[in-house]
Amino acid sequence: MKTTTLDRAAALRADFPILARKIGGRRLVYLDNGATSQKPEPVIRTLDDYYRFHNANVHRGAHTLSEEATTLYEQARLHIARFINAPSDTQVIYTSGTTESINLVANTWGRANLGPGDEVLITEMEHHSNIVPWHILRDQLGFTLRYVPVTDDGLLDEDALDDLLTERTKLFSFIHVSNVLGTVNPAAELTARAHAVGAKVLIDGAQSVPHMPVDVQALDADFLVFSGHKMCGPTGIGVLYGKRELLEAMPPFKGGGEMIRDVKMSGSTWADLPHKFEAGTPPIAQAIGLGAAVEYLTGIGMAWVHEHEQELLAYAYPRLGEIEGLRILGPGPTRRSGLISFILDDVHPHDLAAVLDQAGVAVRAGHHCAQPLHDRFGISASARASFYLYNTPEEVDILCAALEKAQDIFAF
Ligand code: 7TS
Repeated sequence: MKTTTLDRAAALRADFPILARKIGGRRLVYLDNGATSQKPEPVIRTLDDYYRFHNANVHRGAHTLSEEATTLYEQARLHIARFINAPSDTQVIYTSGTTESINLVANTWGRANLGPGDEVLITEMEHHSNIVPWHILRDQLGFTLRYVPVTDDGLLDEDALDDLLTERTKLFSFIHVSNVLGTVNPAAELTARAHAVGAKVLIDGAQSVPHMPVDVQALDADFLVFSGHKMCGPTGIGVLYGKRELLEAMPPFKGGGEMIRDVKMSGSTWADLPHKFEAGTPPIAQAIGLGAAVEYLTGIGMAWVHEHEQELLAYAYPRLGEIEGLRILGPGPTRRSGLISFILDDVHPHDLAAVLDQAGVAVRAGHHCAQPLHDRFGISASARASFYLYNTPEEVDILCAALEKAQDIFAF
């Protein structure tokens, strides 16, 4: 690996106070970034500052604190818009996360545009948050839900798309980077193919936006969704980006304060974007915290984050592959992002994760909210190591040593 990249990652670790923690007397090796990332000082400080000095409700009072809170809240939206190259910050809707963003699209755009005879296309590698909302809606509206198959190599079966994408397809909603296989799907190409049959496209960027440059205009995405907590930001905040004409045509998701223009006893009219979709007191501190996270990541450079994770992956992939009885799920290192799910012969992933925890190594075990994908591969669970900008090759070594030790423990 390039020493410049490594030196930088090692230096960045100092920004994350939790990385100094010991787990059972051992240094923490945090490899569960797919579930949530750790938070750097600038984000923690921003939250602390907000509550100490600026806390007030937004868009309401004429007093100083309310004006300050509103400015910070709206500045964060601008930073986020720039981060994904949105044409306007009014197309950045704050939600509680990826899950809520998808539910918002399903319940507003979906209810207005889907019915019997229509088809929604998703893939076999989706997170439950991009499956279950469509199950619920299909059962209510009577459209057909179809799935793009996944090949044995863990790639989308692009040949199957010719049959699956038709003039009946109203929406193609797909995961940009798989949270289990690590597969990076060719989002711009898939979007162009969907647009060619007149379908709209929703891209689940929960595992891409935190890890690589993502440009909504280059992708030509109709909707892009992601979560703040996986990209150095707080929990409880996420984003729905949408094309203006779609967001303007969509009815509101939730009704209440903030999202209205005018309320009479006879009915209500809606506020302009983005407020139409932000009913009630929003997650103010969390949005401001996400703005700080985006500034932090921008300062580092998303191209560097991506490069660093690719180098870690190139180091880890063959090393893990050398471990006897270990099977890596998904494609080879050139088509994936910095996460590796695996199964170890005869060892349940939960038992494995518990043994790794004793070595201070945090990985996730289970179906990672992707049960249909695990069914597709004939397994019920897997273990997953997922990297971020602060991980180092030494941590990969510690993971591998802990896996080898786990194998000894379970070899009876
Ligand atoms: N989509 C993908 C691709 C995800 O990885 C996740 C969370 C979600 C949607 C849902 O995000 P949320 O912030 O709304 O919960 N994935 C994981 C994971 O892989 N392990 O824990 C959470």
